Amino acid sequence: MVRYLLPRLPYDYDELEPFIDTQTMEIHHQKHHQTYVDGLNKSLEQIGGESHPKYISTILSDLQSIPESARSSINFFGGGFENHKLLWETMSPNGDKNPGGKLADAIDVYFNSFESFKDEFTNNSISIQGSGWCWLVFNQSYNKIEIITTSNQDSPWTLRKIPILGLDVWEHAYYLKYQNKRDEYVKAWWNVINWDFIQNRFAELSQ
Ligand code: MN3
Repeated sequence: MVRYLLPRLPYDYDELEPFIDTQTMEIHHQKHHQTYVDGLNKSLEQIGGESHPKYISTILSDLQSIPESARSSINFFGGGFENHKLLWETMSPNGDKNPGGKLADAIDVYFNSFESFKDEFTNNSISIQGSGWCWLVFNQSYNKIEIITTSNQDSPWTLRKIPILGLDVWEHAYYLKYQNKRDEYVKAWWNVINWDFIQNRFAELSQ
C-alpha cells in the first residue's frame, strides 16, 4: 500500500530568516508535518488502504467515498499533509515580490490590483477565529480565482477548489517568533512567497 512520506523542504530551515525563524521551521516541518504524515498513513491502514493508489488530493475531493469511520481523520491528517506540502513549496528565500504572467492578470481582474489582493488576503488571514488557513484557490467550475478560509486542516480540495497559495495561521506557525501578533507574521510572510512556483501552478491549472 502507498505510504506517504514527509516531503523534503526545497530550502534549509534557516533560509527564510528573518521572516520565518529557524526553530519554527524545524518544529513545524519535523514535528507537526510529520504528525500529519503518520496520522494519514495510520488512518489509511485502518481502512485497509482502499482508495489507493490515489493522490491525496483525489481522496480529499471525494471524502464521501471513504468509509465513515475514517472520514474525519483522513480529512484532518490528509488535509494537514497536503496543506503543509503546498505551504513549503510556495515559500522561497529569494522569491519575487509579486506575481507575473496569467496569475498577475487574473489578480487584476478579480481583485483590481495586487495591492488590494494582498489587503484582502491579509484581512481574511487575521480574521480567522482559532486555527485555520487562508487560501487563494482556483475555482474550476467558474474558471476564476477566489480567496477563501478554512478551519483546522480542512483542505480546499474538500470543497472541490484547487489551492494555489495557502497561509497557515495555526499558532504553531508563528508563536515562537511573533507570539500573539498574527498580523506581524502575515505581513512578514509576504516576503518569502515563491511567486514563480505559484504562477506556474496557476498557468497549468487554468489552461
Ligand atoms: Mn502548520
